[in-house]
Amino acid sequence: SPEVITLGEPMAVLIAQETGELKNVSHFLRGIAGAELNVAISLTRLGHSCSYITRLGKDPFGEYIYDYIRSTKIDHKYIYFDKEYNTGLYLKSKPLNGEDPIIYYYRKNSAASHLATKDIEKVDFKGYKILHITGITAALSKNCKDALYLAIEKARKNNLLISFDTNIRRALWKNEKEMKKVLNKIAFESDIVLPGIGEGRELTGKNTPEQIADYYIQNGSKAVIIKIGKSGAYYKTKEESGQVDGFKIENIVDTVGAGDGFASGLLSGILDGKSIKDSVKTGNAVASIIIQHKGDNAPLPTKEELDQYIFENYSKKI
Ligand code: KDG
Repeated sequence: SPEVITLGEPMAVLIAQETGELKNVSHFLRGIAGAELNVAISLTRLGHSCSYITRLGKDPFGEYIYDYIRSTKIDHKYIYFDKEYNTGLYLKSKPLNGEDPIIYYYRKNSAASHLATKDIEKVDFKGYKILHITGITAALSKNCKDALYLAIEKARKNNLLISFDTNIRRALWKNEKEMKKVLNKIAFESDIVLPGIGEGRELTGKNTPEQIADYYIQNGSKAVIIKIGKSGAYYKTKEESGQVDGFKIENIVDTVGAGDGFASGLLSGILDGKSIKDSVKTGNAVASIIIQHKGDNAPLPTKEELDQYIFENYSKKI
């Protein structure tokens, strides 16, 4: 088996080439998106093996994503075409200097939102080391949420490490209470929980990274890693805790995808047997590369490029 398995919704993204309101933009660049797919792309680029479970529409965007995945080393045997529905799409604005872009989704009732437990039943989890999941999948539909729960259950039975990026996407949740309940339940069952500091505060009602981490650890999570933007990330397990500085960046172009870059770097470090601290540093490095470019997942480094980048840039602390 490959080392990592992940599931979620892939989308095509149309990235505005002009600033201003999306309704006024006439030029877009097409790209590939989807949090878990971004992680899979990055991990394979870093030399790891990864399977991706999803459903795609049999439409031009679905075929585009499928062809792209087949051009990578991602294992695609669990990608199913669903002829009844379209592939998700979203529009992303071109922000002015380092602001977050505006995002507009066309994904309701997408093929991936019809992913179901029967798709997960077909998957043999034996031999994988890590299941990586995000809170986006839990928000897509009832059947996606059930598929996610089944993946967690099968991962547990097969002794996989479960890595969970909370990834709050407010536009996808009907209400705040349900969102908190579901995301925290998944977090408690996960070995590694990866919230951003704002997400951690919102989900736990606590304030500092340490308080947020303690909340999850007391409820069953093994390790909590909290992303704190420019300041890097804070990590805590039962045994140790600390903060790892972020990389200095001259020009932030697009922050979307930073969390996925972080997760892939972190998991790569763990798979390579690095300490948690060094794995967090590797996560920070990939995130810092992603935000200097406009795609959600480009240009991703190979392991050699990443090692070189860390070597050259880590001394330039903020
Ligand atoms: O993390 C990046 C993702 O947000 C982006 O690729 C799109 O999956 C996506 C989503 O649901 O927002």
